[in-house]
Amino acid sequence: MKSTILKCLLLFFLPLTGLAISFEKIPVERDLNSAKWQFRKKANNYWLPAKVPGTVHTDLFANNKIPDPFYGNNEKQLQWIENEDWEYRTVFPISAKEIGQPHIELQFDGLDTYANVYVNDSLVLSADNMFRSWNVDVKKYVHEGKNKLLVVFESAVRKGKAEAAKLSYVLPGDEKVFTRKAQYQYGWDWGPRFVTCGIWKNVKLITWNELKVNKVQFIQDSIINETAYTRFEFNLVSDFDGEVTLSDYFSIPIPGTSRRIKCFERAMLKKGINNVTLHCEIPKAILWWCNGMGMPYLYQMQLQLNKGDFVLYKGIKDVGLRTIELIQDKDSIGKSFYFKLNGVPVFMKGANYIPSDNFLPRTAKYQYQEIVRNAVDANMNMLRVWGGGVYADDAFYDACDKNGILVWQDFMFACAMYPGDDHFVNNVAAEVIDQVECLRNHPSIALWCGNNEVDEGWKNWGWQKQFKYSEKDSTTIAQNNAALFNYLINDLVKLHDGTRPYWPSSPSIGWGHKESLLEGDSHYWGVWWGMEPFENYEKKVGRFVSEYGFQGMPSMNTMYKYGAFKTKQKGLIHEDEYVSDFYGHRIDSTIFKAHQKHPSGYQTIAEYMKRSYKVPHKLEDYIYVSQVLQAEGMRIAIEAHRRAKPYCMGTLYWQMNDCWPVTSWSSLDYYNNWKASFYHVKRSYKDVIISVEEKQDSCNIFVVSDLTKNENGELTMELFDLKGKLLFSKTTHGVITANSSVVFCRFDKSLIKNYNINDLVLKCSLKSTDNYISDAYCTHYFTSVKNLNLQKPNISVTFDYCEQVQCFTLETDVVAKNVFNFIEGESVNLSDNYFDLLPGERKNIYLPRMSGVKNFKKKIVVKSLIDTY
Ligand code: BMA
Repeated sequence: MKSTILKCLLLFFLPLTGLAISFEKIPVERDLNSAKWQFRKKANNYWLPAKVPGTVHTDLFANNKIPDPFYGNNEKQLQWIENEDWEYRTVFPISAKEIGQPHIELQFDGLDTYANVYVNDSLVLSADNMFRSWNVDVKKYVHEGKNKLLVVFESAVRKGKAEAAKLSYVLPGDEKVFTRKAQYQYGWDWGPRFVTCGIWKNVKLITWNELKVNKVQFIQDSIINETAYTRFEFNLVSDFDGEVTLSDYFSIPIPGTSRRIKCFERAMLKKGINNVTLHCEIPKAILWWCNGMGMPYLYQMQLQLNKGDFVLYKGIKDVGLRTIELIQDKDSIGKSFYFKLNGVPVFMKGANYIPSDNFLPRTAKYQYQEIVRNAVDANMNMLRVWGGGVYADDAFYDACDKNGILVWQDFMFACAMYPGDDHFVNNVAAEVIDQVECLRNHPSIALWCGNNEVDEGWKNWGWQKQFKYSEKDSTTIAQNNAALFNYLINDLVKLHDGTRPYWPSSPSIGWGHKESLLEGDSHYWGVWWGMEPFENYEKKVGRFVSEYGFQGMPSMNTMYKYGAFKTKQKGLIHEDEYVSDFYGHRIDSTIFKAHQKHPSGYQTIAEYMKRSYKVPHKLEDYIYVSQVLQAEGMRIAIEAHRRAKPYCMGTLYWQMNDCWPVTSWSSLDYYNNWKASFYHVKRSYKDVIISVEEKQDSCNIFVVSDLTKNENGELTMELFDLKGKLLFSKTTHGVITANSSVVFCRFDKSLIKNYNINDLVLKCSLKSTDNYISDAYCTHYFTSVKNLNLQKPNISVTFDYCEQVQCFTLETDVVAKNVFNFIEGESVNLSDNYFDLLPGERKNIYLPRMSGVKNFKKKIVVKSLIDTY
């Protein structure tokens, strides 16, 4: 009563004051995560406290019922969990006000996976897809006061196996392909098997009256004379027939000030589902650019929907103005494959991102932001969200939007063949719609891709023979998958987004076929899987290389954390019998093996190491060299890809990160320690690089530029012996040509005729004489690293350069190869590492800001490759 009088008074007086007033009637969302949750193994007679969002594994661990799943060999003894059913329950209150609302909904943003949900003992929902969100009206099941909520998870493994048994043939991928659940949970060649379950995203109670907005899609129609013509498409459900107004407020920055703009429109609603549009013109449009190309500018749009004086919806959307195209033009070699951002061809530099953890709810927002910050630090402009994991967290995409990291977005299917029954297909369709509608407003998303290596697997991995398919079954399987990836998902993406390209399967052609280098995207695994030499990276360059990689071991610290050592002493390795001795004395062999998921991973590392490096005897040296080896492989590949621009227009190495502590292809380990490869990637992804291509009589000195403007530059080649004596020097002036790769000058190999190549290094440095860019730099050796006559360096560490920041400076008397610095007992990523240092150079190394490291000056350790001999 009181509030009605107040409202009348305000409505009467406020127009006189010129101020507008409105009242809110927007849906109220109440989070049920923090309600007291409990869980139990189904039919157990006791309940334990649980965390929501969470997983059953992390809940069991938190209750001391199981040991840390990532520690030692615990994975093995925890496999029983996947075969059980698990129950979660809570009690939540409903107030008198809430019960009076016409709509009371329960919303699960994610249930992993087969879940029956009961409200006050009534079944309200049966969920069967981890990648969908679930919303049910529970009005008729709830009452004022305390209400019971129970979620029963059925074993996904059992369910999957039951589905598999219904088919007369076996699908590659076993039981996991029947379940719409993160496929890596079933184990991968870098990940453990933990087929978990749980309420893995938020749970909410939503009450509303009159109107609820389901989705808002932002569409950029065109940009003409700097004005962007855009619209917001609202999908909403209304309880009334009548008029509403839609509005959007945003600012446009004008130097020195900022102008507020309002877009406004009326719409007539009918009871039920409505689609309404708000058009919006943005003058002086500022475009969104990816890292390296410009600012990733975002407009903050304040949306509102009113019915008279009542606000029925309020929302803030960050939107970016940009166009993205995938260009596949026929050319003399095959077909191009590159992205145009705002009409400009962009060479994509990035990596494949896998889920940050096996137990996803424990990855915090800041960790997603950190991954993206790392990508920016390493000069990347694209990440691929790989299809065997999950559609990433909102925090990940938000960070990509803000930092200009484009996303190659796979749908979650990988390395297997999927069923084609109606239930499965309809479930996938609902998932695709959910995900596309959720992600389409992110300017960072550049491409939708149907799956990872489904096509490649079917055509090249011998499944037909392995599973002894009849012709009929083989046809059915192929048709089912074509229907899914070539038609269903393609059509749904067009319908629910329509602004981005769709690519059915990555790669489009398997690496065993020469056509894979002529068109489409390629996964080149001749190195590693094919045991081909690193040099083949230079010969096998695809049009867009979306996968290639090499393993490197994680740091000693990480190995300590997962319990690799029997004692805290250092291990020993002997070159020829590295396996047994590696495992034998101090490393626990079973644990060490358990944290390497590739069947012959350690052997493959050892084989490649033998080819190029002297194999060290001490474990910590072995780890360091394994990382340097990985880094060198990635450097060779990336430089070859970039030199081949514009033939090749993208390079995404495998893999950015880890989901647990393991030896894998990752460049950042589970604890976010940068491996040597990440430092090399960062150097190789700089806007401008120098890259040496050795030929018979000369070396081509390439300058590759991703800049959008030409610059004048001077490139100096200096030949040194490894003691540091300068033998030859030449400077060439020329143009650093924008967005291209050119041979800037040549180094004549007759100059090294009179020397022993094992004693030589060629240093190339480039300076922009226009001063726009930072300098580019590279070193080149004329033989395998193991042949080099490296000299023992005296590396000095001084501190006079730095004042405000923690930093130190290195100098050397002779050529120091792969200088590795670390702060004893600390896990900090230094600004640079594993680089070559030549006499006359001063290298400043920074600790991360606010590293929290005390007395760092006393704890710096510096070594280089010769220290492992
Ligand atoms: C790629 C990926 C993954 C795998 C990796 C390393 O092709 O798609 O399936 O983990 O190879 O083997």
